[in-house]
Amino acid sequence: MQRKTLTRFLIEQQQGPRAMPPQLRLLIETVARACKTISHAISKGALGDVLGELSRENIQGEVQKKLDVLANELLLEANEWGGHLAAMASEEMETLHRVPNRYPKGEYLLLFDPIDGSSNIDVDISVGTIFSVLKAPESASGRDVTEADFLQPGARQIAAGYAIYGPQTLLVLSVGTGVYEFTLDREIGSWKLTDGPMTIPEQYPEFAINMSNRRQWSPAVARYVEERVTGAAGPCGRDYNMRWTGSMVADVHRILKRGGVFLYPADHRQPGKARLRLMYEANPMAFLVEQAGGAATDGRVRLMEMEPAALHQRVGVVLGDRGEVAAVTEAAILAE
Ligand code: AHM
Ligand code: MG
Repeated sequence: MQRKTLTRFLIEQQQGPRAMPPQLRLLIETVARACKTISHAISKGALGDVLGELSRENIQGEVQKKLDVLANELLLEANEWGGHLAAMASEEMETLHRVPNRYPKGEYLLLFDPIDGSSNIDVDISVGTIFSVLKAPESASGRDVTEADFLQPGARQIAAGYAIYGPQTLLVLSVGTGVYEFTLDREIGSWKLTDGPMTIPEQYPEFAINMSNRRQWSPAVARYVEERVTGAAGPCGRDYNMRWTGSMVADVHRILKRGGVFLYPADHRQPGKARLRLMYEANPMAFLVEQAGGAATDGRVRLMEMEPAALHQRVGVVLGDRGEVAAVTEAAILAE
């Protein structure tokens, strides 16, 4: 069976009614190429000397893994010289990385989490790369972009996606015209369209939450989970299953494929009172989930409407099946 390549898909998007600009195609192809290299490095594991920690911390105070740093560098290098970007920002860098003056500049801003689910790298569980694309504001034309130019609500994302390095390496992408999945064909090194437009199946009884944080939950989240754990005998009237991989990419991918809900609610032990980061984790996933017919909130408010105050801002996350996300919001309203 002849499958469409990522390049052909993107060229069709350029010609489609939304007329995707060629620079955006270049950007996405460049990110996809970098993800291919990251996938290759990850698959070598101990043979490639890429596992383990470095003796330094990132801006979030987390010990960096070798692969966090390698993937960050690969994404920076791949995207610097193509002329499509003004600047980049990442989980692994304190502030923005402007395109150096020796290279042409474009109008896009790229944000990424180079390796999401870092704690899983050394134990061979799926990890991924998450990315989000914004446009530099018009007011930035003729001057260097600043960190403030990145602080746009998620609703202004032009594109978002993730690569998942699992049993298969996949790229899941939206340029605002639905969500599409591409599988890396390793023999010929190309991404082939394997699913899409993807829609989150509704009412699949499965939730994802780190149960060990129970004592941190709000009464609303506790009530929501309690009702699901009670199963068929409780108000939900059916039994629920639970999954938690420790890699948001893997949990979100499962939800896109078979439904359910993911919760990483506010957590007061974490800096910023939450675990996940708004700009390069929560917002790109919210964009994909909404494009697939789901919903994404912080437990109350739509994530993509939040006005970010800082590049590394953290936020509670509830996303997936619209009905389940609404049930968390309802529980929050009742708990007030
Ligand atoms: P990371 O980007 O540093 O890997 O952190 C984000 C990850 C998410 O992928 C995942 O949902 C969460 O952290 C897991 O947290 P926990 O270790 O509390 O289960
Ligand atoms: Mg992450």
